[in-house]
Amino acid sequence: MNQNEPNRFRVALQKSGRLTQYSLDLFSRAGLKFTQSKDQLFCYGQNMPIDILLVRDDDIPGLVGDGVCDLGIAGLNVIEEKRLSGDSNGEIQPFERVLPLDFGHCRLSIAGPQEISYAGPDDLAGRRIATSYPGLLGEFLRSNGINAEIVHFSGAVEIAPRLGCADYICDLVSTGSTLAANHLSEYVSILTSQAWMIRSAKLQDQDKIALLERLLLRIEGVLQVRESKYIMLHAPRDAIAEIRELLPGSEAPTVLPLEGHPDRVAVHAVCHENVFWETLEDLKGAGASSVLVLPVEKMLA
Ligand code: PRT
Ligand code: ZN
Repeated sequence: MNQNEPNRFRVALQKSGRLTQYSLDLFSRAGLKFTQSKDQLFCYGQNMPIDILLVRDDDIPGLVGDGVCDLGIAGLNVIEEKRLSGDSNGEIQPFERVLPLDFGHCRLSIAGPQEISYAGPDDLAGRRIATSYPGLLGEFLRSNGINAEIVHFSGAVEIAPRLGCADYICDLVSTGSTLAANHLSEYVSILTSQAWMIRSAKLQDQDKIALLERLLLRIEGVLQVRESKYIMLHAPRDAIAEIRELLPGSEAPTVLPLEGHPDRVAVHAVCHENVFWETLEDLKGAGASSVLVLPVEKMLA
């Protein structure tokens, strides 16, 4: 395997962390097969000219922006922080957001001691706020016209108030248990985040662009089938309109005649939303019988 072959498409993914398994699964469910290098930092695409570079998540927007990689996956928190730091240096970040991926959900929030009640952004004026996200916090403060001191912390932000380094913190929250363990309350969320796919704005090569389009179709298919179900049922011909209304998130269903039953039809539909027992009961109430709900394995729009 040659890591320097020209014209191979390069994807930057997190090496080891919360996004790693989801990101790698997405590519393997899209049908890509890889061989991992001895140092575990490089995955060579066996069945498509697509390789993966495994790096720290903070480096991903930069690698994609510089064109070292064509595509990457990072949290919106990291992407937006990078974009803002580029903006303040007068650089334009040459990467574009392509697709939200529905994993890595969290929020960037301002939090502080539980015994202090927070009434609004004005309460932050003149205070010290510890964070690893100075760009996003700075933007929030500016847009609310608040003057506060940003204390740069690179990790374990939640202990800053106890150390006397800051009054409040601004950090990522998902379940809230880290805040609770540190006797902190969440005051206000300043960004809702999830993992996003980003592409390099420097991507010009037509073959690579065609490959990206092919890859994205597959990945969109993988994301869609997560929730999708295939429904098959029998129904009275004159109840088709009502049945159609009851099928959650489905496009035009297929309606087929039923041999020997001129007044009944078979209806097949892909539903892009979860199908609950209540839906099945409603379908039955509308005259449906033999209702089958099947998982969808692959889908190409
Ligand atoms: O080594 P590398 O730099 O690649 O990894 P990292 O340690 O910077 O990142 P990692 O793996 O912790 O997170 C990667 C991405 O996952 C983040 O950039 C977010 O987009 C997303 N994510 C989702 C989270 C969380 N949830 C999360 N809860 N990232 C961090 N946390 C931390 C948070 O900082 C806090 O310390 O978890 C703690 C809070 O969690 P709760 O559940 O107690 O609220
Ligand atoms: Zn990181």
